[in-house]
Amino acid sequence: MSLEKIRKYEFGNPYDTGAVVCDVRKQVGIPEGFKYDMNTETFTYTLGEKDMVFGLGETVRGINKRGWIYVSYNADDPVHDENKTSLYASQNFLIVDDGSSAFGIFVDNPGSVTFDIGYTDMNVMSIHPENNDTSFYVINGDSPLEIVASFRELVGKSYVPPIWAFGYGQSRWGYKTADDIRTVAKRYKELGIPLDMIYMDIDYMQDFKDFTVNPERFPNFESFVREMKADGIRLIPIIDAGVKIEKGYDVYEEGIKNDFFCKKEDGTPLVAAVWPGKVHFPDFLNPAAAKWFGDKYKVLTDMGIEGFWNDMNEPAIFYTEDHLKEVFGELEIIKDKELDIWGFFGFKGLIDSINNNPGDYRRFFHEFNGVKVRHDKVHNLYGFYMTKAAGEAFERNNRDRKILLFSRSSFMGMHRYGGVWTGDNMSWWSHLLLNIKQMPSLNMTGFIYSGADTGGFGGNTTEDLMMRWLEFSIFTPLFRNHSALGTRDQELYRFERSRDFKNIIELRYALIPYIYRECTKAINENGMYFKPLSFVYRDDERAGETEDQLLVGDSLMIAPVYEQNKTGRYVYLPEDMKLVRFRSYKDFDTEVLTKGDHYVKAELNEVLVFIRKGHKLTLTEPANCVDRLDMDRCVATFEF
Ligand code: MIG
Repeated sequence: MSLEKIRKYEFGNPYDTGAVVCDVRKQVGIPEGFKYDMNTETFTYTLGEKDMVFGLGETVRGINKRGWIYVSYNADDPVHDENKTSLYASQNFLIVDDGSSAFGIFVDNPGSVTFDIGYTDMNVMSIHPENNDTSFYVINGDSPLEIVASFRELVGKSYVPPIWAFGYGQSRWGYKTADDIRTVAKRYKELGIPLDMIYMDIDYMQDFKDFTVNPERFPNFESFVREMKADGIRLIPIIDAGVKIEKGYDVYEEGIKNDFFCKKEDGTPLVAAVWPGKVHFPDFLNPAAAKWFGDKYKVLTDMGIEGFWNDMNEPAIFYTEDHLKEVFGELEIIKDKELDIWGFFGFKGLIDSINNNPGDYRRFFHEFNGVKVRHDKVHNLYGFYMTKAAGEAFERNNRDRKILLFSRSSFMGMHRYGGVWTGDNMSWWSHLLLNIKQMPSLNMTGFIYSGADTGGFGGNTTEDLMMRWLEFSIFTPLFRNHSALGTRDQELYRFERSRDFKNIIELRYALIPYIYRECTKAINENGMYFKPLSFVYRDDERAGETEDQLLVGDSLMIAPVYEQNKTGRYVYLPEDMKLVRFRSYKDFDTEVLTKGDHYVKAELNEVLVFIRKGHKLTLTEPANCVDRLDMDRCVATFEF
C-alpha cells in the first residue's frame, strides 16, 4: 500500500476538512526535512540548487513554482497576472524534486496558507498557515508520479464525468433567451461543427434566483431541453452560491425557516450582495443545509438538465450591507474636508475595498462539525462544500445517469465531486500559455476534468488567438469556449476561417476515444492525464525546464503554438518521436524527429502531435456529438 509512505503531523487542533479519506498514523515532532519556528509559526525547508517544486493546482506562473509566493485563499479575481498570489482555488499539495529524488507535502488547512517558494530567499521554501491548526502530510516515493499516486490514494478517487462531457461546449455570458441558444445550435449545425453542450449563464434565471427559469424568455423549458437534446445538445445551467432575499421565493423561505444560512455574531443571517441583489449564503458546511441545497438541483434535473457549473463560490461578494454602512459612515466624515493627496488615495482605497473585502469573511460563521466556526478560518472549503452538496445529491437523486458538474472555487477533496474551470481568464496569448501550465498542476491534485475558457473570457479575442487556443484545448477534458458580457463575439461561426475551425473541432472528436481512455486511466490509477515532461524523463535537465510542452496520456506529447504571428516554434524532444502535423483528422503529414531541438513548422490551422516511441494513436470518425461517436471505430492509426 502506498499509504505506508505517508507521514502525518498535527499542529494545534486541525479541522477535519474532508480532504483526506484514509487514516494515516500520526507522527510526533516536526515534518522530516523541515524546521519549525514557534514564534512565526512557519515551516521552512532549504531548497537544493537543483530542486524543482511542482503542484499547488490552479495558480499563476510556471509549472515549476520556484521563485514566487502563493497564498491559498480562494479569491474572485479576474486578472490573473504574474503579480497575483491567489486565484479561485487552493490545492495545498507540492512535490519537491531534484530530478533523482523527490517528496511531497500536503498542508490540510482550510484557512489562508502562504507558500513562499524561494521568493524571500531563493533557497528557502517556507509555509505559513495563518491559523496553525494544521494536518501536515509528508509523502515519500521514488518519483513524482509515485508520490502523486500515494497522495491521491490519501484524498480519494477523482470525479468521473459523463462521456458526453468530453464534447465541445459553447458558452457566453449574455445568451438571454431560448432563441439565442437555438441560434447558436443552428449556426454550428449549418457549418457542420460538432457541439455537445450550450452553457446557460445567469440570464436564464428569473432575477438571478437559483433553481428558477425565466418563463418569458424560456417558455416550456422542459420541452426546450428535449428539443436541444434531440439535436445532440445538452444545456448546462450555472448555479450561483448566493440565494436572493425575496419574500415568497421558496429557496429563501426554506433557508430562513430551517436556519440554513450563514449567520453573523449576533445570530442574524449575513446580508451580502451579488448578482441577485441582496443575498444570504447557504451554510454548505452544515450537512443539513448542504443536503437541502443539493436536493434543489432536482428542480432542474427533473426538467431534463444533466450538467451544472457552480459559480461565485469563493464566495464572491460585491458588498455586504454592514461594510457598506461603514464606508458611508467614513465618507460622511471626509465629505466636506479638504483632502490632501494621501487623503484622496485613502478615499479611493475605501471605495475599492467594497467588493471582496477580506474583513467581510470575518463577519459570518458556519455550523461546521457541530461547532460555530468563523468563515475566514475555513474559507477555502466553501466552494468545495457547495459542489460536494450537489455531487452527493446527484448520487442520491440521479442514480440513472451521470451528471456533469464543475466549479470555480475548489479545495482538495472537491476533486471527488466535480471538475474545475480556471475562471475568468483574459483573451491574452499569455493566458493560453498559462492554461498550458495550469493543467498538469491541476492533474497532480486529482482535478482531471478541467479546462479554461477557450479564446479567453475577458477582453476581445482575435481569430488567430481563438484558433491557437482551440489547438491546445482540444486536448483538455473540459473543452469550452466562453466569454464575458460586452466582449467581442467568439462563437466559431463569427470568424472567417470556419473550415479550419471545423477541422480542429473534428480532430477533437476523432481523439475522444484516446482522451477518454487516458482520463479514465488517470482517474482509476491515481495518475495524471497531463504530465510535465520531467515527470517521465526524470534525469533530463532540459525536460525539467520545458514548460510549454506537455505529455498527454501515455502516448502523446503536444507542443502548442502560443504566440501571435508565428508559423512554427522550437520543440525539445526528450527522445525520438514521430511528429504528426494535422490539418484535419484525415489530412496530415508525419515525420520522425530525433531527440534534441527542432524548429517545427505549424501554420495557423495546423496541430502538432508527437507520438512517443513504442506508442500508438488511433482516431475514430468524428460525429456531430459524442453520443453518435463510434468509440471502437478506427479511421487512422499512427505508430512509432
Ligand atoms: O461576476 O455569471 O467566472 O464564467 O460568465 C461574474 C457571469 C460572474 C463569473 C464566472 C463567469 C460567468 C460570470 N460570473
